[in-house]
Amino acid sequence: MNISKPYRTVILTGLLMPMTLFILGCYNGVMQTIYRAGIIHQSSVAGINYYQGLTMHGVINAIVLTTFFAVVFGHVTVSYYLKREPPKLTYQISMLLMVVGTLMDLVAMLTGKAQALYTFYAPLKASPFFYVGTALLIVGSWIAFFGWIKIWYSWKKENPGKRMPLAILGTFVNFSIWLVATLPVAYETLVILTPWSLGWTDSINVPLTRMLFWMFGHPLVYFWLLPAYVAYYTILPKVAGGKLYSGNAGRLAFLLFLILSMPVGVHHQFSEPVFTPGTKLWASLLTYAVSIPSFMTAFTVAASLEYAARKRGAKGVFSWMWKLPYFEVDRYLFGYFICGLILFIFGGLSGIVNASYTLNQLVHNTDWVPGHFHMTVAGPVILVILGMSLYMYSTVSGKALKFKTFAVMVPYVWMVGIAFLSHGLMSGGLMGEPRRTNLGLSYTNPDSPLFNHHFVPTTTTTLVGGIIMGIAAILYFIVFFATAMGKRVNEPQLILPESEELHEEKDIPLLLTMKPWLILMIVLVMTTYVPALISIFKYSKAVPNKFQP
Ligand code: HAS
Ligand code: CU
Repeated sequence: MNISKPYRTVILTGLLMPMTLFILGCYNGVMQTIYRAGIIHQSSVAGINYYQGLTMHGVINAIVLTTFFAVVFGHVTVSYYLKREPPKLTYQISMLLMVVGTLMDLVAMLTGKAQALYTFYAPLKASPFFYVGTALLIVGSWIAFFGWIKIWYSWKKENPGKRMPLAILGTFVNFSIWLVATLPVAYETLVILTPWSLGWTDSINVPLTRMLFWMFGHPLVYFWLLPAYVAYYTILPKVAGGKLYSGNAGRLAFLLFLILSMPVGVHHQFSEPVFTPGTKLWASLLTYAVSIPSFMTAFTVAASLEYAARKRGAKGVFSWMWKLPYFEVDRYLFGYFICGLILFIFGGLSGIVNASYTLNQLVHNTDWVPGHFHMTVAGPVILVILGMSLYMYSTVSGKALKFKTFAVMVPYVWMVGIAFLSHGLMSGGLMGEPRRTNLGLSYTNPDSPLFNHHFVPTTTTTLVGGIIMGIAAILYFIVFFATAMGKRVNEPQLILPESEELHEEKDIPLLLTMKPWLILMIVLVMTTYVPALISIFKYSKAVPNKFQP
């Protein structure tokens, strides 16, 4: 499909800007592994201190890059399937707010005024600039969604009786979750944290800010994941040379995410003294439930891959796995997708360990947790972002992909890096290695309670992983920026690989509407958060806090 110039500019800006910042995000990630392995025994390098760097790493990689990608991939997906562009005003204002918000965050972080980490709940305090910037980034992403809703209704009018394409359902489910999930964090940042940071209020209810953050913070992880799932269901089967095994399974998976993503945030707070054991147990059970759509995805995607491999001539129960286009330059996206999936097997299983109310006591606040989330958010999420950013940049700009061999190598190198990194983090975590701690400082003081010689092999393994990931990132940046700086050789196009479905799906009315699921979502949210809020007001209150960054 042809694309107008303003729309093209917005899409390319939405890819270029966060990818440029991602350089800083990756640098600070590698620095983490260097500090923690004791290679550096100081609290700052190049004017960026440990917590400032860790905040940049989390905010840029997990909030800025992911949100921009969800919006840009949403633009391309929605426009491709509905064959029209959203209203110009919506996509332009959306991108403007996102860019301005991100720049505000960046200034706050670079000047050391935001060292509150990507979770930014009290008692850590950041500059109001940071809170307002984050709020603008979020509001910008909402406006993009409003534009898609508008063109969805016009498409529906012209196509009565046609079902919503699976990719649109996935995108709309994701942004509906996002819209609901960002309300508590908007309240937290704008009504509680900003006035507190400006000095207008001098006391703060810490457990309340933590609860509001996690009410957003858990659905946030699915907001990262669902664009990758949209790609796994609707793009990967085609790239692999096959078809999607079951579209209805995909629909059900997305709708289950709609009801179950929101009410489980308390699983980040199993150690929070304020909540009752009943609330925690309920959150634990619902968390197991939200794993089901991912298990379904594992089976549907694996069946689609098996079908593709058999079409390519594979025989045998397991040997079909070798018949997939792992290293084909023209299908470079495949490597990004499959490496993400392989990592996610382990990322998902470690999540299920976390979800256990009892096992969580062993792993909470240790390096096990970053071990888990580097196999999820830095696994399928970032790899799909990297692959699809190359694809979208080159097609929408009309420029040819450069350094194709590097483009094929990147996901495999990255996957090996994560394997080392997460193994080091998780094995250290099981021995009590604390997360978010500059362990390097303890090396100069072996009497430090943080020093433990068992951490030497684990932090070294993590370092090896960090360096391998750093190499993958450099290779990627070479490909991305060389492509972006190249000459236009094709007509700019808005296009996606589109998978057919293997079976003619029967229409199941419940899978064709979001409304009953939205109601169920609200009911489930109340079952967790009404008791949680009652506990907050019963057992905690606002207290003075003088902590300054
Ligand atoms: Fe998590 C903490 C539980 C999924 C991200 N998680 C975090 C944090 C982050 C994060 C960032 O219950 C740390 C927050 C912080 O800073 O404190 N998580 C889960 C559970 C799941 C889960 C049960 N997490 C994710 C995803 C994330 C993410 C997805 C990002 C995108 N997580 C927790 C809990 C905590 C937590 C506790 C709190 C810990 C604490 O104490 O602080 C589930 O959704 C996972 C389900 C996934 C699966 C895997 C399915 C496998 C697939 C691959 C199939 C492979 C194929 C390839 C087909 C069941 C789909 C075949 C191969 C061939 C070769 C053919
Ligand atoms: Cu969670």
